[in-house]
Amino acid sequence: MAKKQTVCVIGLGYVGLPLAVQCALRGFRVFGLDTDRGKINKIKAGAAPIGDKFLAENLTRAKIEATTDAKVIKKSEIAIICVPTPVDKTYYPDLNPIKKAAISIAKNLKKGQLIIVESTINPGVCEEVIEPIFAKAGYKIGRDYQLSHCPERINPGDEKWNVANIPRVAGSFTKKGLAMTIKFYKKIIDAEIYPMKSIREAEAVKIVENSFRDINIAFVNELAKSFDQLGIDVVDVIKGASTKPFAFMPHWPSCGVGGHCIPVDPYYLIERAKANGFDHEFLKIARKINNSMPEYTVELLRCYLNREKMALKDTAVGILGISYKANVADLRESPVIKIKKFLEKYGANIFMFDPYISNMSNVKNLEELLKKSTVIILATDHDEFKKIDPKDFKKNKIKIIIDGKNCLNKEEIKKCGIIYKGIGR
Ligand code: SAJ
Repeated sequence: MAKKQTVCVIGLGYVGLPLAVQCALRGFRVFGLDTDRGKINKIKAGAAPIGDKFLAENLTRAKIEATTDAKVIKKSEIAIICVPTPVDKTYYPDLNPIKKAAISIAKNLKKGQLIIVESTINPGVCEEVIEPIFAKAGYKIGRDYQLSHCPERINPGDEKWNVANIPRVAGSFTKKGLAMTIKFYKKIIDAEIYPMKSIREAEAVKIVENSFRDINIAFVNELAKSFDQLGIDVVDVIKGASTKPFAFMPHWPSCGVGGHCIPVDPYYLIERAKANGFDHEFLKIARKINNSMPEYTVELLRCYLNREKMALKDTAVGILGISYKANVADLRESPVIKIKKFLEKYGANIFMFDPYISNMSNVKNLEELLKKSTVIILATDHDEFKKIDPKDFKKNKIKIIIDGKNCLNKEEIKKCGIIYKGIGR
């Protein structure tokens, strides 16, 4: 029997843990390394620290040696960095988690190791931030180790696409490194592994993918604001445009763009390009538009209250949803955080309920929220909310509904005598 290759996955979050599981299922010996002891203990007990269909189905089937001890790196032929790459308050990329991971590998390097970065990084980070950490430790690419980038493409909550079937791109410093990387991913992923000509181009792919999404969402958000003035239902228009079988890709306006990727990744490119003398005006305007949507949502509510001779101050506002995305429990960059701040500024009485984030909810359940609220902002299109019978709004004497995800039945709600306003509809 050929000796099992050993993989060490560093960072066991929504990217690293499914990757570790998939490597184990495909016959690798897997060390899972994380600084969070609580997470390690949960994984050891076979309990997934995050809600994810792939993990629910596979975690207990996969043997992962979960640990906080970085010494396991030196036992691994392959070390994969899957740590977060957030932006700070000024939207500047925070590369500290990546640097810390690289330093712990440099301290525990195994000769000939293949090191792969899956975390989202901007073009140039491998050459200018990560490689120097190894050079400082006296290690040379090719001679002592290989360094590659294979950007993660995990889509939280997606029941169809997961670590086992999402195509990937990969880039490396050397031909040998690229060959080793492609060979590895072909063993664990049943999809195309597209070789990039350089590591810098591989870093650019993910940023471009997510910036593409951000600017398209900004386009429809700006349309929504314009069509609100023109009395045009932007959702109907986008559905109409979607009948064109080519050269159109629908995106949808909403109360804001949250998550760990879309509102973050464009800033990587904006900052990187600025440092190299180019100003991404278009990306910045798109970010500005998307960042304006939480306030726009609250302003819509304020305007519709004023029409009823009411004010936001002291009005009981029920916020349906806290998570940034439907049917997941994830607060990162959630628009609700800003919506809450704007409502507080106006002195509203705020009630919040999210079935996935009960610790942030200040009511026990949906019934209590509806009972206590005079007006509603729907901020997350959880399935549970889309099923609410408009009569329940009526029964609870809800006066106004701002549908921040355009997911409720506008006509049925209006038939109940409730004022309905969507984002652009
Ligand atoms: N959103 C809109 N309008 C849209 C689509 C999304 O307002 O038309 C909002 C969502 O409500 C959410 C935010 O944008 O607040 C992000 O939504 P998302 O569907 O893009 O979800 P994410 O953040 O999980 O993005 C992931 C990304 N995956 C990776 O980075 C590996 C992204 O590249 C995927 O395109 C996206 O999933 C996806 O397609 O669902």
